[in-house]
Amino acid sequence: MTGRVFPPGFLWGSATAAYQIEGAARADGRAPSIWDTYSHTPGRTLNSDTGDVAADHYHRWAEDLDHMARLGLGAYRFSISWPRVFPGGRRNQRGVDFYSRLVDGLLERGIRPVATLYHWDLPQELEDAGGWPVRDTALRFGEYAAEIVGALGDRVHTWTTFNEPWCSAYLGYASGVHAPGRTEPAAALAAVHHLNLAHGLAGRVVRELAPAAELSVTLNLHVIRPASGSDADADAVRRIDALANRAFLGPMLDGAYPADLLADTAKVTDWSFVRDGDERTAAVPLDVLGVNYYSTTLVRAWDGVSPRSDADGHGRSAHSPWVGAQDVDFLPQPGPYTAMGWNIDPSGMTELLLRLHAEHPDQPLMITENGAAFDDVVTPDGAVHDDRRVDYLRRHVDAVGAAIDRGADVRGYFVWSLLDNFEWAYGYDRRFGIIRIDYDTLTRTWKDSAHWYQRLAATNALPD
Ligand code: PNW
Repeated sequence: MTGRVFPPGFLWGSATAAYQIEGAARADGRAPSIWDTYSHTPGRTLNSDTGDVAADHYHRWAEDLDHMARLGLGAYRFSISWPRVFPGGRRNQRGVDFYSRLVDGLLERGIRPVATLYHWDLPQELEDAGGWPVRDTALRFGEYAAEIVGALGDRVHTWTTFNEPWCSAYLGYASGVHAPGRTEPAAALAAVHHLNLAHGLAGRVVRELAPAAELSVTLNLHVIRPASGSDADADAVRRIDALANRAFLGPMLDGAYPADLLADTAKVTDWSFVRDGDERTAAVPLDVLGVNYYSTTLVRAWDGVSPRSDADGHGRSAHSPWVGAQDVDFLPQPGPYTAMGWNIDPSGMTELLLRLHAEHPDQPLMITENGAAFDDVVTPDGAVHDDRRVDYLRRHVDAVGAAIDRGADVRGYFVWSLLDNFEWAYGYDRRFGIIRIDYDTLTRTWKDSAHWYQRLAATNALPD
């Protein structure tokens, strides 16, 4: 796998998200988001960690851009905090100025800005008005998008509407392990729809206000495998594929929900929140489809008798994110595992990219997240040896190359993450960065993986 060369112009980037790195939660007119509320609610996050300070990127952004320039990155994927730039539905100029400086700083360093409009930080006032289960939230998202796309426009190379709407809908409103922590299955499906609708509305805004920019969305598509070759297990795969993947790919790429999804969930909701024209609105053509890949999923049909595994890796909630699929069981998988407990299987990366290529041959693809949390070893001299992360990245980058060899049109790869950061419900306990954050001093230290990634970006080939 060493020595593999990537196509000329292949983009090497890194990714972060606003609430996970910025801190400065009350600075310069920022209003609370659902993640402020959730992380400040006792018992919701590990060690009661919050994003109040995080990596303090809001104040250290210039230093972080210098790290990216030294890494030789071609692109940086970050997210814009809605409650920072549009609190209460009004433009907050100081918040807009922060992202304007960030974008200019990237351009000065020759790094393409890839901006995500929504990486999970819904303004709390909109959750108080019902959140993603209500249609009005999608309309408010369109207004916010118009404001910030109007302000930054074509300086942003790629506008991404949403990061992982799967997480927002099912972890936020069904299992409750993410903000706002609700456990209402029907509401989760309404959230799915309003996220799809909001994607289409914002996509149209991008087309109109930033015609030279590229448009994308990032999905955490699941690679789902059956426990056996039985018809029942194949049907379990089909059902989870509908909830996890086709609930978004259907409207966004094909302009319609899959019929089996509506039938499978008929006992949960009648989908009457879908209005005429919504599915077509969601299907705004994408310049690039962003794919986040970490792990695989193993399912079987549950016989109703044997003990369940429920090893779906989505936390300790008593509530399943898999709305209406009580008769599907999630099985533990062979290791090795990352510190998240997620199994490591690079073959899933190749499989996923080839599936997307087969189903949508003309759709350019981008890996917008891939990476791993491990307990890094810090030596007395301050070096951070993260061999397991280097190995994880090497094998997954190689798996991307294997998909390209077999025809997939993959344009780039973004490592998650540039910095250690607030890993949602797991707080600061799980570290995904290629740069270590000392949370006492907020100093940044390159891990071995950062040096390795620097060579990859410089040579456009897998280092030995
Ligand atoms: C993604 N799951 O989150 C996010 O886009 C990042 O913000 C996050 O830090 C990263 O992956 C690592 O977790 C996910 O439970 C969170 O399946 C949870 C799941 C998937 C992705």
